[in-house]
Formats: sequence, C-alpha cells, structure tokens
Amino acid sequence: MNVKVAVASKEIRVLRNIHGREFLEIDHPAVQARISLEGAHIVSCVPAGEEPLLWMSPIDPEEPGKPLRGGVPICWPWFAGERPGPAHGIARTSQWVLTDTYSAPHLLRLLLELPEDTIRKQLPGEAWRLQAEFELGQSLSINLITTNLSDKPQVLSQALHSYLPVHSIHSTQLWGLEGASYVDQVTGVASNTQHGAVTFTGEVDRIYYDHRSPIQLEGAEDQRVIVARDGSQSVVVWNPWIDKSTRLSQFPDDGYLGMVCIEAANAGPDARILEPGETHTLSTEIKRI
Ligand code: TA6
Repeated sequence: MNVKVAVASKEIRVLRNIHGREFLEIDHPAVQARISLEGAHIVSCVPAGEEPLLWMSPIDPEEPGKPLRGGVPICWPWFAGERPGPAHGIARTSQWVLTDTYSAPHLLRLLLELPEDTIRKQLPGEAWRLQAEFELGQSLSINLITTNLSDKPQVLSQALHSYLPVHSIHSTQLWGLEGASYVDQVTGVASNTQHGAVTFTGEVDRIYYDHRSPIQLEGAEDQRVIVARDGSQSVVVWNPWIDKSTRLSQFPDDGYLGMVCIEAANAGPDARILEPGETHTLSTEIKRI
C-alpha cells in the first residue's frame, strides 16, 4: 500500500480497480475526487454542487503502467519528447506515496511524493526530490515541487497537462493569450503570434511562451473557467481534433468535441536549469467562475 499516513478518515479511501491500479477515493463535503497513486494523477475533481472540473476519457480502462488519458497527467522531468524516453517523462507511470493530508470544512490538502530511489533507478546519475501537493475544494490547485538533490545543475522541463471539459469545442474560446508568442507543434513553425481569442477548427498544439497571466475558457451555456499558473512562463494548448483522436489509444474518436488541454508548463523556451539544492514549484489553479 503506497500510503505513509493513516487514511482512516472516511474522506480518503485507498481502492484498487479491477486491473489492480490503486486510487485515492476522496469524499469530502466540499469536493469529490479521485487520484491514481501511479503518477499522482488526478482523474476526477467535482466541487460540491458543480460540474466536473476535469475531463477523463470514458474508454480508458485505467490499467497499471499505462498513461491515463485525461485528468492532469504530471509530465516530468521532461515535456513531450524533449528528452529520449517515454513521452512526457517518467513521473506519470511511477508509483507515488501519500505522505500527508490536511482537512478543513472547505478544502482538503494531500501531499504525495515520488520516492527518490524510484527516480534514481529510472534516471541514473540524477538526484531529485519530487512532491505534488493537491488542494481540492471549490477549485483545484496543484503544486509540483522539484528539488535538485545533486551536486550539478540539472535541466527540467515539465507540465501539469490539464484536460478540461467543454460543452462544445466548436463554441469554445480561450482569452488571455492575445499577442502571445507560440511554437506551433502542428505546423512546426517556431515563432507565431496569437491574434484574438484561441478558437478551434482543427488540431491545435501550441506552446505559448513569455506568458504568465491567467487564461479564461469561455464555452457554450455560459461556461467560464479560469486557469491560473505560477512558476510558469509557458502554457500548452492542445486539442487533437478528428484524425489524432482516432489514432490515440484509450481516446474516443469524438473525444475532441468535449475537451481542451490548458497546461501550466516549463516547456520549450521555458525549460529550466536547477542549480544544486535549488527548488522550483510549478503551480496551476483551475476554477469555474
Ligand atoms: O501536450 C500536448 C501533447 O504533447 C500533444 O502533442 C499530444 O502528444 C498530447 O500531449 C498527448 O498527451 P497524453 O497525455 O495523451 O500523453
């Protein structure tokens, strides 16, 4: 059992699914949520009386060892293919441990840690501490805390790869990126400028950089969600559209219609170099307004 603290509280239970994957099942007066201990991967967060804050693929069997399609995958210590190895790094398919919890009437905090020897075994010659702090309530906040434990500088690129539900991608607009520069991963053009709101009429896969401010998602039926960030000067916006949706495993062919990723990141030009002993925290907050 990957749990260091007593979770006798009725608010947090550790359950295994039929495939043997362990989840923290959270049933708190302010929020219901579900976090896979593999990857410290939150797959569901539903504030009391509200719609879900996250999108999760309805056809993902959630088997151990396979990246989950949805929720907030933790991409660490590299984003996408920025280093050789599994896409988005090693954290999301590694077993984390719950090390602390804190409950208050309006929120629940959980601290998870990726054991240092688990990291060392997969990243020979590197030494890191990695913690993920979740604050669940009317909004979802995640702090990804990385410390360089080695005696040499270490490169870090990362993202909190948040999948957000939308009523319809066709009527979804993202505001707050006007005038921002971005790398277009679809066309391969490295330098572009955003004009007006981000809208979706095909696959969008962009790393916006030199950008810090919050992003507002506006969708059908008066949907409004704010994604704020800290410790991040880049944000990834992704919708796979039709062709990629049909190619992605555990992803419905029409899944692109109901989701968009807005990912707080240190990716592309915003990758970081942590000096020995240095700690960097990447944060995101997702809330409906
Ligand atoms: O963040 C965008 C992206 O890098 C896309 O290029 C696509 O590969 C996506 O991530 C895949 O994310 P997933 O969580 O499904 O591995």
